[in-house]
Amino acid sequence: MSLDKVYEEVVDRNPGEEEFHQAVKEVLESIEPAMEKHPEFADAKIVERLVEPERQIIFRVPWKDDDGEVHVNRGFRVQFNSAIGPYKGGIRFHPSVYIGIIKFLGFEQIFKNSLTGLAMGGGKGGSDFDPKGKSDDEIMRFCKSFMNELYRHIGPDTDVPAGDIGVGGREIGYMYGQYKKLKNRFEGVFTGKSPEWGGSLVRPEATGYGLVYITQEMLNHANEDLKGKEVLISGSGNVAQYALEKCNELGAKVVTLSDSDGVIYDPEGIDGEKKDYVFKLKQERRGRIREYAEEYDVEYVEGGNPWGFNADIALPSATQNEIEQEDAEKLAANDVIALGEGANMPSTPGAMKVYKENDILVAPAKAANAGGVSVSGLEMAQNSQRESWSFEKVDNRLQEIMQNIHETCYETSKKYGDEGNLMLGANIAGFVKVAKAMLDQGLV
Ligand code: NDP
Ligand code: 2IT
Repeated sequence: MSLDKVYEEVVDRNPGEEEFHQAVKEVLESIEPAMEKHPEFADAKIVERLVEPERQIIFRVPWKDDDGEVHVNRGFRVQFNSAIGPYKGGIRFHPSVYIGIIKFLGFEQIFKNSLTGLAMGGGKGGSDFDPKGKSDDEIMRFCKSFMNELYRHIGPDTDVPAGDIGVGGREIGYMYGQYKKLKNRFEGVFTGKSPEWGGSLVRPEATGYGLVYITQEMLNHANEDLKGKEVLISGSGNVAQYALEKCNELGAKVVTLSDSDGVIYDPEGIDGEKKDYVFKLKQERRGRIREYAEEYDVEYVEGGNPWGFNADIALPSATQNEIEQEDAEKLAANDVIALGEGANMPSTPGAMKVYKENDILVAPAKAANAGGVSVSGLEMAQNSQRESWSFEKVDNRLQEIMQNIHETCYETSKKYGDEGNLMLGANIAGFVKVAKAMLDQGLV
């Protein structure tokens, strides 16, 4: 079957799952040259098999709010592909979650995890639960109810969840506690745990740091440097915060942060005490980014995003499709030279066309945000050995992994005739490894 035909079937068989269609299309459009080099993939219907998850679990999550009212949410875990390792991927709590979001994320995770060089398959989970405005007790009750079903489907050698939007250390603690209670086993079934009970140092920082490491690598390759550059960051959650911290450390100036309500613009740079304020605001008080503008008397645009502000580099770190074609046109008009995708699938196809036309350097999500899952892989290794590595050791491994990912993407793009197209390189390199593993393991 041609790749176009595979895509049509995916659309027909998965109606209404637009984000999943988009993620599949992007990969299928990249892998044509690899399919030509490996006719055995088509014979074994590797692509037709890849786009169908190995297993999808959808379940009821009932919980009680602080007033005693009962609510019912929907829980998901999509175990997409285990050809190169146990299913691995985060859990997202956000009201927009439905099966199409979880499948797009799980599909992307297969190739991202393959690129890390570690033995991890692809999976993703979540719920349409909205954690915003909930009390700590409500969050705990929800997480425990969610785990009352999920626990039977996961395990340290089967499927190892982690965080994503709306799921951080607090939620992982509650879910892990319930898993332990139900299974009576203290084991490495989650990553992103607290270091006191099996977590890895650098896991909270890993996605944001990794994003900046690979962006720096890409810039160096083009005889540029992050130092002295102005940076637009979107979001103000886990990825955005640690991307900000590492940009500051490497001498760049970050001028925006955002949340789903709006964007702040601080032309002096969000550093020093102002960075500490953001960390406290978001990690402890769970407040809105608007409060930064009130505290430091800078511009706040309600409902706005960072893409129209002047800068050299953009690091989208909030959510899917947050850069549309017209946003990308603004980036190009402001002479942005490089973009690193911290979020999963932050650019629409229209935006990607604009990057290409304007020769903007792009570190694609599957490569650029792989630092998080890479340190998750290192957390799994530490758990297996019952060891805890130092911050420096994990950070060094992370830097090494991000450099390797960049090199793999770059060399693959060269090999397949489009040197420097890191998206093509990421998709092909991620795909070929998984395809070969599937071939080796026969029809399963
Ligand atoms: P957080 O929940 O910590 O932060 C998410 C941030 O993005 C918040 O500022 C949130 O604003 C904003 N945001 C979320 N949804 C929307 C939306 N629909 N419109 C506008 N703003 C939105 O999540 P993370 O930082 O962990 O995740 C951010 C992105 O990075 C996601 O795409 C995730 O999949 C990806 N990622 C995360 C990894 C990780 O290790 N955590 C690893 C790899 C990728 P608000 O508070 O108003 O909702
Ligand atoms: O999208 C992602 O890679 C994550 N949310 C992290 C996954 C993980 O297992 O650490």
